[in-house]
Amino acid sequence: MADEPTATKEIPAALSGPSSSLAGLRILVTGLGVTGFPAAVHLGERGADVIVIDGDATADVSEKAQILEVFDVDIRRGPEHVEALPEGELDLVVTSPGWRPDQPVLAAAAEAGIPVIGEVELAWRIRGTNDAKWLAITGTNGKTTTTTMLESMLLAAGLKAKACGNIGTPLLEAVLEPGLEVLAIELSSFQLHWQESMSADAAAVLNIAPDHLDWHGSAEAYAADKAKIFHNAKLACVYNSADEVTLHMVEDADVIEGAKAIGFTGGVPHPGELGVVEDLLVDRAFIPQRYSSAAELASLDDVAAATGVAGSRPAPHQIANALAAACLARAIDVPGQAISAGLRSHSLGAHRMVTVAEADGIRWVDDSKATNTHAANASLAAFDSIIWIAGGLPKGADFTSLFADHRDRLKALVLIGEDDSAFREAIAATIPDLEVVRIEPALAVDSGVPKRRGEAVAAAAVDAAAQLAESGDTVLLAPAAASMDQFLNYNTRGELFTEAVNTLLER
Ligand code: UMA
Repeated sequence: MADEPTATKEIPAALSGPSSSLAGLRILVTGLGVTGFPAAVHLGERGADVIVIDGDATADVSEKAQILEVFDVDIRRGPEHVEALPEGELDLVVTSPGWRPDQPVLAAAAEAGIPVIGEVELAWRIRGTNDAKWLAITGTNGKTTTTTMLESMLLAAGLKAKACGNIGTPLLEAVLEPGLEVLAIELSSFQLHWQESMSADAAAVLNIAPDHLDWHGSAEAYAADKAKIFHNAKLACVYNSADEVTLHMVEDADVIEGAKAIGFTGGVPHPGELGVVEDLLVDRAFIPQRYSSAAELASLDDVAAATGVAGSRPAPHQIANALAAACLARAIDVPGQAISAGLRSHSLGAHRMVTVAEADGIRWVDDSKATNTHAANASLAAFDSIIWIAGGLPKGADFTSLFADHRDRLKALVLIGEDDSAFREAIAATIPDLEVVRIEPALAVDSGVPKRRGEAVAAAAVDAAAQLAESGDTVLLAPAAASMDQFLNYNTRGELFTEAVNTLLER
């Protein structure tokens, strides 16, 4: 006889609201990073019996440990703690986004019928009396820029707003912050995977290209998790008119009655869309006379100012990001002047196509944020004669079309990352005679300071690029892969690259 399936427990009702006691609940938090720490503090403060596990025992967590000790949180670090569930009954698991669903602890929790939630579900449940509006953004690329543009527009409208989520400020902290009126929330597919209840005021999917296939298992599963952002949307579901998949996600979504489907386009908009007419961003979706006219929101000059290229035409993907942000802002009645003023006061974040130096006719560009092929594609398209620094954790991607599409602008490749096989296969199939300098993976040693793990890799890559580059070339760090095999994260990868360029130029 087959085993009876284990009954799944419910997410404890006491969790709802910010302050009811969680005494008597035993909760496992997986990960002591940006997500896990505030989750453990919050749950511990409310009296839950909290255990935090993390596979990494090397990071310095002394400050976090001191705080968690106040709430008797039990911290268990090291590989031996992430192989199986801790002994004893558990009521809930709160997981961090980097943990794959097939990680042994999470797989065991699913098997045992213990509910697993992530930061978004937790934040949604505990938000309680906080009535801040939720404007949520996902997509393969452009999430962070769109989120910060949206935040700028909201602030320009005089609203108390904050960018949070995958951008680095935990959503949990934002929902517990009193007085906020609107949250501009960047959500990754990992975060969306673990949420069911969120009902955003408005939500957007910017674009979809294969990414994180190792985590999700397939492109379909990745897209399905992204599509969850539209579930129960109240006012507007925003899609990219140039990316049909995002429209289908809206069509298939269960939304609150009355929620509108709003498209954004780099061309002249139809009714129901925001788009571009001559050099203006215009609204044909949120105005009553949308069938006969369009309302001016901002100019392409404003988008250029927002993306650090004042005086030239902004890149198409940046126009799309500005339009998507404007759709979400307009959904909650932000006026046109605030869209324009918000763009003017916006500046791009670090490690996004930043020219870090120009010397001897060679431009050095840090686009460490290009962690997948879709982003690297936009980056490569922006320059003509490129010494490309690429490689890292490939996440199951295929790099063939990147090499094929940019063969004429690629002069040489400096290949970083532990496993270069996917890159090698793509080169062999497309530009077998491309000059490739391989940076020895063994250089990425644990220096005892996790932030500096990839220091020698960055320095060697920059030295190799300097040997290859001539006047008129661009040395472009746009790795098309995640960083975590050799660096702490993409920020560190970009910082170490910039430092190495500065050191080289000082020599
Ligand atoms: N860990 C394990 N075992 C695992 C995975 C992780 O023990 O299998 C441990 C790590 O040692 C770490 C802890 O778990 O100490 C938490 O790691 P995490 O990777 O889940 O990351 P957090 O520090 O909680 O940061 C996460 C997001 N990280 C990822 O999704 C990988 C941050 O996005 C986000 O800013 C933060 O939550 C707040 O929401 C970063 C990111 O790279 C910027 N996101 C990806 C992207 O943008 O492409 C999705």
